[in-house]
Amino acid sequence: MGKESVRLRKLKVNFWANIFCFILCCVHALSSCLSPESVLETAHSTCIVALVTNSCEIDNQIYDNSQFSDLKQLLIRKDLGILVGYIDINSKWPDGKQFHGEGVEAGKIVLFKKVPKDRTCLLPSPSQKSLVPLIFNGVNGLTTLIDFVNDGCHTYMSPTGGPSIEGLHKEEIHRTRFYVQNISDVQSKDVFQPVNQNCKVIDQPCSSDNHNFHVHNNKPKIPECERIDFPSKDDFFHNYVKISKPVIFKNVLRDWPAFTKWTNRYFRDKFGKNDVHIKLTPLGEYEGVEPRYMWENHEKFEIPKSVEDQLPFPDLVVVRPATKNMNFSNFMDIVEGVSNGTINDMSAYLEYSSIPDHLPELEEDIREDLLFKGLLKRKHLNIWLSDGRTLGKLHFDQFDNLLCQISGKKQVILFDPHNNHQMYEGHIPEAILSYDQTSNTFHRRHLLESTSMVMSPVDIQNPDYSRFPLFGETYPMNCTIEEGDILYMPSFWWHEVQSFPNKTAGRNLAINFWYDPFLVREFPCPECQLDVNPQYRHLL
Ligand SMILES: *[C@@H]1O[C@H](CO)[C@@H](O)[C@H](O)[C@H]1NC(C)=O
Ligand SMILES: *[C@@H]1O[C@H](CO)[C@@H](O)[C@H](O)[C@H]1NC(C)=O
Ligand SMILES: *[C@@H]1O[C@H](CO)[C@@H](O)[C@H](O)[C@H]1NC(C)=O
Ligand SMILES: *[C@@H]1O[C@H](CO)[C@@H](O)[C@H](O)[C@H]1NC(C)=O
Ligand SMILES: CC(=O)N[C@H]1CO[C@H](CO)[C@@H](O)[C@@H]1O
Repeated sequence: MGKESVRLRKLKVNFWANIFCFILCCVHALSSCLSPESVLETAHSTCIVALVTNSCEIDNQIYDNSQFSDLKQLLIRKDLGILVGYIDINSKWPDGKQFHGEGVEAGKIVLFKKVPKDRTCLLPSPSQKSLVPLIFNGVNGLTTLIDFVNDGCHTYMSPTGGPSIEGLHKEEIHRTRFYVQNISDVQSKDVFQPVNQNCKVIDQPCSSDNHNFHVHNNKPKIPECERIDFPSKDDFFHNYVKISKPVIFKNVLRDWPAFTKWTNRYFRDKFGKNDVHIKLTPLGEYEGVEPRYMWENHEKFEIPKSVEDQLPFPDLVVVRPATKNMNFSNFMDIVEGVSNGTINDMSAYLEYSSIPDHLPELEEDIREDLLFKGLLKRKHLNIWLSDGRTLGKLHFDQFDNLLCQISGKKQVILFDPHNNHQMYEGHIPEAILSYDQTSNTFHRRHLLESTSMVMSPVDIQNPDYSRFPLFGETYPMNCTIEEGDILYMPSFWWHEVQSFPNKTAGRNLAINFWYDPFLVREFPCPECQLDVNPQYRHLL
């Protein structure tokens, strides 16, 4: 879903090569005195805690305080990867700003947070010329200082040196995390078979029934995800959110006003005039990956060499659907026209469209108050409406998700977020379809100067095991939701979503909540592992 949410900045920003190479040691008298240059350099890999001194030339003991020495002992002993040192009150950043922060005097403790790698831009970015430190203003005593360091450096230490209670919980979370391979030995190579047709290439369905996997009859069954009655908030948090385990809550939406009120007629009457942003594709496939050579002018389209070198598959593109603004009534005409067979060869999707922004009146009909109130912070509430034959290709989202199925069903094939090199995670260049209304045709014209950071190049419906052999080793899971069900999908789980219509209603309708995730990681980065989101420390 929300594949657009992490679009790359335009590639054509000015090039700026980082030609400086800093020498880390310094000639100051004080052994662990940090220069601004060394701080800029090391902040990419570690968090830094420092005591501000009057001068690095004189004996540091003058400004040492016992709080800081105790911390220093602890950090050196524990080797948590935090750099401790001193900074000279007179030194300046290369951009001329004060090194120690505005209004700070000698004797103060400051902290420089680790600067995460910029994974959104593949062009060399201008190097940073200064950092803003956090300043410790706490009272005396090691405990408050440790809280300050834990907050700023995302560590979990106690004043005695061991892990804090939260740290112990966090370790337990890492130990007990859910893996599909712990419940199943069915691998992707056992169930996803290549189809030897070029059907996708010419926008033709692969068979009369292209909406099902080519899973052979005698193949093992993909394990299904757990289906339970709606749990308590505690149960949900401890047995699912904390260990990153998908689960379906059976039949919980029937009491929501949305479930009965939101008919096509109601949408037309209430929102007919409202403008909506619609995605269009020829076959109902959304965000698949295909060869770049299929696009017009691909020979002329140049990617800067420095960018191309970082693309794992420069010959592939993610196909974004064509877009069109129309009123809701026009959109319903297409949905109904496709369903009753009067419109062929196209699919229209109101995809992850924000309810608060575009259809705010609908919020009244949604019983969010019944859903684990106060646990996770809501980021987005979206509506998903189509004729019901859409396929959202393999990707992940950086949010915890509650997907609420109102009409029709969705088969969600999931892969856990642990071995992402097996999913070939990386930047994939984008291209966007164009739709010509007069001829009712789609064109592959626009290659884009941006990349997707959340798509897998693997087509699970027709896997190319010669190119993506590791995918065969993954363990799929099948979470299929019916009308009234909610799927909890934890952040960073890969998923491909095949929708099916409710045949009577001729549509598929869902809403979903995206929450700030409990578990986070950097991406694209196959080797980066999930960790507790610092924003949810209080839940540990
Ligand atoms: C929707 O737009 C079409 C023109 O594109 C117009 O004919 C129609 O009256 C509009 N419907 C509503 C309900 O505004
Ligand atoms: C199909 O649906 C469209 C849009 O609602 C409607 O205008 C048309 O009359 C329907 N046709 C049939 C054959 O049901
Ligand atoms: C997934 O589960 C649903 C519901 O049990 C089932 O109908 C469907 O065939 C399964 N899909 C696959 C690919 O195994
Ligand atoms: C399909 O939708 C209708 C309402 O339009 C509902 O009565 C029916 O139960 C739904 N069918 C299924 C299989 O859920
Ligand atoms: C409880 C358990 O068996 N956990 C295992 C699940 O699978 C992962 C990956 O193989 C192991 O690391 C866990 O120990």
